[in-house]
Amino acid sequence: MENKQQKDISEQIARQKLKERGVEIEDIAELVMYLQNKYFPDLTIEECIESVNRVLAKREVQNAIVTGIQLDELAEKGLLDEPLQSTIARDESLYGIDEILAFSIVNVYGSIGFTNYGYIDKQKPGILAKLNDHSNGSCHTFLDDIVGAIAAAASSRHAHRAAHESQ
Ligand SMILES: [Ca+2]
Repeated sequence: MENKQQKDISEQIARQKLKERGVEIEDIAELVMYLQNKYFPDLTIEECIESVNRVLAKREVQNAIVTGIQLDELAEKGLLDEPLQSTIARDESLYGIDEILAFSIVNVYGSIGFTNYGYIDKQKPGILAKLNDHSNGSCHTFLDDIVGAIAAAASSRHAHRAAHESQ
């Protein structure tokens, strides 16, 4: 069984990687706010941050983060074999594995996460617009889906809890 220390290291690395790639917890919390405040007008950014932190504590989420970011970084450096190198570097829309990887995050609070994920993936608010701007040479083929998925999962967590409290 893995001990608490190993668990903490895995979470620390995942958080560090997000930060290195230009994504702050507050950026993801703002996406949660975007998804949820029409249903919960009193929702605070602190509550959104708390939900994001809970999602980041999950091992399957940490695994998706470090795997996706690693592939983005290797593509940025031109270190992948073809045809994967061009596919990921160009963020080809038919590739689809970036989305499949993100589904492992969306799943952690059940299926309502999928609706949130689909919606935010289309709208691309806030940090997602920045990650999708390919003008500066960086590759975020996996990261944009990961960030959207964390926000979708955090939103689902919040919605589940709110539904519970109102019963
Ligand atoms: Ca993508």
